Amino acid sequence: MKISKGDFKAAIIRHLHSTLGTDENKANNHAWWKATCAAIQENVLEGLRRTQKTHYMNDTRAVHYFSAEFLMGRLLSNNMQNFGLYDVAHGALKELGVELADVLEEEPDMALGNGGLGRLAACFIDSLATMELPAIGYGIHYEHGLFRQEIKSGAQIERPDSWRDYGNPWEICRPESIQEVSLFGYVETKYGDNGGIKKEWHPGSIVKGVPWDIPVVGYGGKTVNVLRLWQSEASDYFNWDVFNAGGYVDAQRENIQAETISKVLYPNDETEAGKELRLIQQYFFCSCSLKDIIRRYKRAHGDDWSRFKEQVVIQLNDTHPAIAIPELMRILVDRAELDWDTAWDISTHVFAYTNHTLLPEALEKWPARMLEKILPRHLEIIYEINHRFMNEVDKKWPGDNSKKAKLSIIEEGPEKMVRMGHLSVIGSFKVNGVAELHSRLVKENLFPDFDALWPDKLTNVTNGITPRRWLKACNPLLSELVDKKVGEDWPLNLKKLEGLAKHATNKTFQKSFMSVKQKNKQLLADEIYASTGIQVDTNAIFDIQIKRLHEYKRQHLNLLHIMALYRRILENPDYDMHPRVFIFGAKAAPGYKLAKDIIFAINKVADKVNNDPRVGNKLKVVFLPNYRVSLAEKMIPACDVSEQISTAGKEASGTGNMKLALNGAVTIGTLDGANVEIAEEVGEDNIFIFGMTVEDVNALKASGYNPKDYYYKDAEIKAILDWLETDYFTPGKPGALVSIKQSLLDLGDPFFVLADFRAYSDAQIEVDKAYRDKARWAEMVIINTAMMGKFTSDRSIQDYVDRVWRLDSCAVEQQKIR
Ligand code: 8GP
Repeated sequence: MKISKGDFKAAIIRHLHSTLGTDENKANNHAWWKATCAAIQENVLEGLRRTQKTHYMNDTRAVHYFSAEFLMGRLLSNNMQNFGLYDVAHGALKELGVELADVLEEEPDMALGNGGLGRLAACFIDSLATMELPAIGYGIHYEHGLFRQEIKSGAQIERPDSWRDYGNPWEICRPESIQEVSLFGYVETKYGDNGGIKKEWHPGSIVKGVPWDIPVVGYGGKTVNVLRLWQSEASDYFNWDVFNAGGYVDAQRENIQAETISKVLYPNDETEAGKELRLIQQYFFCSCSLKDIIRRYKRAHGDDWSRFKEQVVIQLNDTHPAIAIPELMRILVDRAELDWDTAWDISTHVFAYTNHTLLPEALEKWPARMLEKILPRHLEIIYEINHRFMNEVDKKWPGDNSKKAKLSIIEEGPEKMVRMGHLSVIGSFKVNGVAELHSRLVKENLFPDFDALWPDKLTNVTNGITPRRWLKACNPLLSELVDKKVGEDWPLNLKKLEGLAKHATNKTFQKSFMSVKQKNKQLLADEIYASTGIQVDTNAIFDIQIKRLHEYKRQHLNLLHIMALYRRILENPDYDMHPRVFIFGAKAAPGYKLAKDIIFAINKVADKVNNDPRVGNKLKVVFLPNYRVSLAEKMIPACDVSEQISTAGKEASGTGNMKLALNGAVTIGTLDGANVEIAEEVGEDNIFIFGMTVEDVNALKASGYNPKDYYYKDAEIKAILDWLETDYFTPGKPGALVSIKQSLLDLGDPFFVLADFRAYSDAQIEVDKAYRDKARWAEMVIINTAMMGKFTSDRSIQDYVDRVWRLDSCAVEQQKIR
């Protein structure tokens, strides 16, 4: 069924010649990469064609995953794996004198997302295709994805990301499916002869949405779904008059404004931007996507709306696409002329909403004035939704005005605000959190009254990760070992990994497992040397914290502990510890001052520690610049200790925690997010849990937390914080690191770093002890890999199918792989 190495070689050369217009003698790695992509793309497009035809013929119900972010990373290696062509391509290129590894490095990451939320969307569409579920991802075709991070003298510098500068071999432009989107303007009320009123929105501006399709290949290569990303362009129609009137320059200005919409991804993770352009981005992609869905529905069902809610389910990835709710209502009421109740019944059976964070600064609210200016008709619709909802609240809690104020979509105050979270809950049939603990807190703290009103609406779907990318593709050595022990079908059935557990104490297996880890550590050590010039010892513990930089994730807790170790070594040259390399990867939002200060501090401490002869090899600190999906793929297989140390109650789930444990790392973590469920799976002996629980945090808060108590009581804490104030780490610049001390002492330590410090340090001592017992450590590591079955994104998707989407899979006939 599969293409031979020779034929694949011929396909690559054919594309080198006839797609790229070059030849074997001239081609550089970039050309080889493009030619290889083109050879794979032949299969991708055939799979896409078959899938779309099959879905159309079967008139399938489909899920539409609306997300402002899709953090896809690179696609070549994944697409090859999914078609089973990795080895064929490797061999074919080898015969052409080209290293596949070098070719893969040519691919820019598709970084159209910030962090967890965007990467989750990417894992989910991988699982949807793999499980042969009819699904479309909808998002924005950002010209510039998340910024590229450079480190200059220790500080983060942001540079633009240009992922499609030299063309992207995967995407297909679909001009035949362009949509138009209206903005601004005013609403006219028209009175009909029969006394009815009709609203007509006269937009002030119209932009075009051009769809780009990225095929999403399922494992096995049968179903190929699509991720449809919208690019904004000026509408020809709108500019024509200006242009004819001799306004060439004005027409160009309109162009630029329209194109700005999809220009750049907002680089904020877990903070709401509150900017006009952001709201326009959200509306732009939701409106395009809804119209696209409706066009497809009408092709099969004409103007009969009665089956719409049976055919269509839309998952809102956080509140970013919440404006889709009033947009669908507008289309149904104003355009299709359905009555309100019918439209609302359809709408509230179509949308479901996922909450990804409890952080107050991330909960989106838009000034009513801004909505009125940009989307005047939508604001009216939101008021109408709210009015009817308030009546419902009154029925449940008669006369309780404070309840109404609490539940209202509109927050009254000096500036009237529209709460997008409330709109999402009211307009959806299901709402889910992303881990057991998080979903409980959503019910108890964020939306308790909504839960009382609609007891079945709030539910949980614990996050997951795709094992195809996060083990099979990124860790070929471990995958091969696992294949031999449990068979080759674990990427489709991750519970199979449990078969490793019975070998966890087997000396030979431990040796093989740890030798894979050692090799992966060597590969990362090479990468570290290449990108930072720092030499690290692969016999040291590789301790890794990779995630966005945020106070709640507490990279500064990790840093304070590193400083404590450094200080202990200086005070006692014989301080007994196994050598350790602390490795960080993190981007800070460009406007998040303290986060950038923490990156700077990590780099300054690293400079000092790494160059202090008194430390020797005991301690190294590495900050790898430009953390991204493709770098994660290199770091994760090499990790011994996974840092998951957020303040309890703050990390909704985490997914890096799952990726690291799957690849044989032992977690040191708090009882937060999915750590709780990871601990349940691996057992308390195979994870280092420390620190305050959610209840402890609440109790401490209630009793009045004073970080200074810890500062004065714990001499080590005091010494470290005082150290930050000196110029020890920033020679000639005392006070350069003082903002961290200030946030912990003067600004009240909002994330309880000092309160958890001692417990963390003690847990690290336990980690150190455990690592020194080679057999014990190997056993822990194997159990971690073995027990991660629950965290495949296939299980998450199955949960969504069962609890939310009610979706059937649809088999697509296997193609001959060429
Ligand atoms: C993240 C959560 O912080 C993380 O715990 C979770 O694993 C991930 O979502 C996927 O569910 N949240 C976000 O990334 C987030 O809220 N970002 C939005 C502001 C962009």
